Amino acid sequence: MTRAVARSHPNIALVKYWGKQNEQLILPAAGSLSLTIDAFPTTTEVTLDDRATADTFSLNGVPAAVGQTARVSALLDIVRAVAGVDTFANVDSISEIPTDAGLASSAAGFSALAAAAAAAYGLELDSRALSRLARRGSGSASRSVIPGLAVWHAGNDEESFAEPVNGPDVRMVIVTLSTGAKPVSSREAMRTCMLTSPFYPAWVASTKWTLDGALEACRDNDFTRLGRITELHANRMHALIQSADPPIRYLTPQSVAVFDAVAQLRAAGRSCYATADAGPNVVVLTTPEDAEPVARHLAELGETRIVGAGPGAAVIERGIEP
Ligand code: 2P0
Repeated sequence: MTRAVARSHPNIALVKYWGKQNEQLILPAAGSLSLTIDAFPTTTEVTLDDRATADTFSLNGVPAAVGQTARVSALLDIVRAVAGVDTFANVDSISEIPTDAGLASSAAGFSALAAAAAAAYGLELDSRALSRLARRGSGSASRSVIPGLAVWHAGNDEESFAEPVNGPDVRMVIVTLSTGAKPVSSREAMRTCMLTSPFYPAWVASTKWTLDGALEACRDNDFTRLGRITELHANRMHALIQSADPPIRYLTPQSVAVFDAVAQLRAAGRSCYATADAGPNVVVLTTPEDAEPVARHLAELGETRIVGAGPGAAVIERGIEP
C-alpha cells in the first residue's frame, strides 16, 4: 500500500475571499492576500487500500460525518483522475487547532490533504499545481500551500492559484472570544451575500483595487498601509455580510470592543490593525516590536496568542507499506 503524510498550517486573510465566480471549480470572484501562520497545523495521512470499496476519513481519531467524508472523497477523485488510478484511500487527519481558537480548519485541512493525496497517488505537482488542487477542496486552502504572505489570484482554473509575496515582517495576535460553532458556514453565507446583497457587485469591484493596494504596500514594505487596508477590508466584508437577506452577523459586541481597543492602542502609538473572519474572534495584525504589548493589553478582552509567518504545505513522510 502506498502512503504519504503531509502537514499544513492555517492562514488569515488580510484581503478577504468572499464570493465565487464558479462554485464547482471554486474560482473566487476576486483575488485575496493572506498570511500562513506558524501555529495549529493539520497533519494528514493518506493510505491507498486495494481492498477498500470506498474512501474513509477520520478526524482526530474519530470517523468523520458523511458530508465531510464526501468532500474529502471529491478531492481524492480529482487526484485519481489525474493519476489514472482508481484505488480508494484511508485518510487520517490530526488537527492541532484547539476547538476554542476560532480559526477555520478547512484551509490547513484541504491543503494538507491535497499534498498527502498527490504524493500517495504518485503525482509530482509544483506549488502552483498543488495550490490549484487544494483550492478545489476549499478556496482558502489554495493559500495555505504557500508559506507566509500569499496572494491567491482570481481567474480561470489554470490561473487561479496562490503564490508567495514579499512584504513586511508581521505578527498576529489571535484574540479568542467565543468557542461556539458558527451560525452559518462561510460557503453558505458567501452564496447568500452574492444572491441577495445589493452591495455585492461593489464588494467584488472594490476588493480588486484593495488587493492592488495591499500588494503595493507589500512591495514597498509599508506596514502601516497594509494594516490600514487589512482593517478597512475586514469592516467592508462584515458590512456586506450584515446586508444579506436573511441577515447574517458574525461579529459580537465583544468583537467590536476588540476593534475599539485596537483603535485606542493605535491612538497611543502602537502599530496594530484588527480583522475578523466568519466568526466573532478577532485577529490583530501588528509588528514584531508591538506584538507583546498589544497582546498584553488585549488579554483583558479575550485569550490571546501571538503567531508569525509559518511554512507552506509539506510532505513529511512517504513510503510503501507491506
Ligand atoms: C478568507 N474566509 O479570505 C475568508 C474570510 C472566511 C472569511 O476563505 O467555500 O472555507 O470552501 O471555498 O475557503 C472561508 O472560505 O470557503 C474564507 P469555500 P472557505 O479567509
